Amino acid sequence: MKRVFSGVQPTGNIHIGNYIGALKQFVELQEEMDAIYCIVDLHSITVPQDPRALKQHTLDVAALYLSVGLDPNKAIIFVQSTVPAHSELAWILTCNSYTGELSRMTQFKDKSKERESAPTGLFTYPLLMAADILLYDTDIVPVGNDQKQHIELTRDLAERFNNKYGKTFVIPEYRGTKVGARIMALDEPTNKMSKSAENEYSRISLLDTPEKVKKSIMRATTDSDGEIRFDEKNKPGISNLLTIYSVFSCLSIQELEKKYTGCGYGQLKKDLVEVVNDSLVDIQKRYFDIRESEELKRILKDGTEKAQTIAEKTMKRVKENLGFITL
Ligand code: AQP
Repeated sequence: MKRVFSGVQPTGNIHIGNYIGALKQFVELQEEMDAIYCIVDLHSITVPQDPRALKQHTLDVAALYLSVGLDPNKAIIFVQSTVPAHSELAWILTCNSYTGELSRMTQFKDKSKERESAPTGLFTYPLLMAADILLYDTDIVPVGNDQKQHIELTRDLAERFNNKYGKTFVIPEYRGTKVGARIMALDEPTNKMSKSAENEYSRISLLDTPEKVKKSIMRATTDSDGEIRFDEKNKPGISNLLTIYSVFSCLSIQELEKKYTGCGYGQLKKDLVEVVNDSLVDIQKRYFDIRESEELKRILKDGTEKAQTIAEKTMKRVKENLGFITL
């Protein structure tokens, strides 16, 4: 059976971009693969986090994993920092990487450009991500399109290591969703939807109230052309709304274009509010049942034990091949 691995940072409430680009695939893939899903708290500290909020967000993301349909009987669910091998392997990969290849990562360029001085963790973050993936002999990594370059780097690092030290790592593959691999911000549809964007109406979080969803969609930036048609280059706002609508309604974009021929943007937005709110109701109900339960911590503890067992095996192989002694 193939193995799937991925993760989400506990940096705030998960938005529909994270859901469509990543989590929805996590749920589908747990049915056909050996699945491991992580809450990547070590990644979140690449930028400063409030310790109390970090703890809350970690449990929030874990509860949302279960609420969207991840099943602890089918997938290992755990928190990254509870398995120390992630940091250990990241250092080993750091020593087998080059600053040149890390400086080419577009996410680093984007995230560091507004800062006077970029944190080192932001620069080396793709190496930790590579460690996460390689530690579990991962075949498939379902992530949003913004992470594709990091998967390519992971493949390069794994191949380089295997060539130098002998076969150690499985070479993983990126898996993107066909519709919605990059959901855009509602206020600025040329930027990706993000948890950390200042304008809260730029995103729809899975825990948003129906009123907040309505405001976010009704305020979404469109264009003055008046025609409902998918054209990402010339009509990024409408194309983004059609993508979101398609995912939540299971209607194809072509079906939606047909349905809304001759209609105004107001009608499209009004219907989309309803479709999104209907989908969020069930997720939110499950979330509030799970979030404060003891069951949640038990699932994470169990996940840590299972992940640790797999990670230890890989680290044994890595250390042996590198020439580290065991006593
Ligand atoms: N807008 C998006 N469209 C599709 N997929 C997306 N992902 C993120 N944004 C979009 C995918 O969601 C998964 C989890 O992302 P993450 O939490 O690890 O970090 P991120 O990519 O940095 O997400 P954000 O929301 O933009 O957070 P901040 O603002 O904290 O940086 C990944 O698979 C990602 O590709």
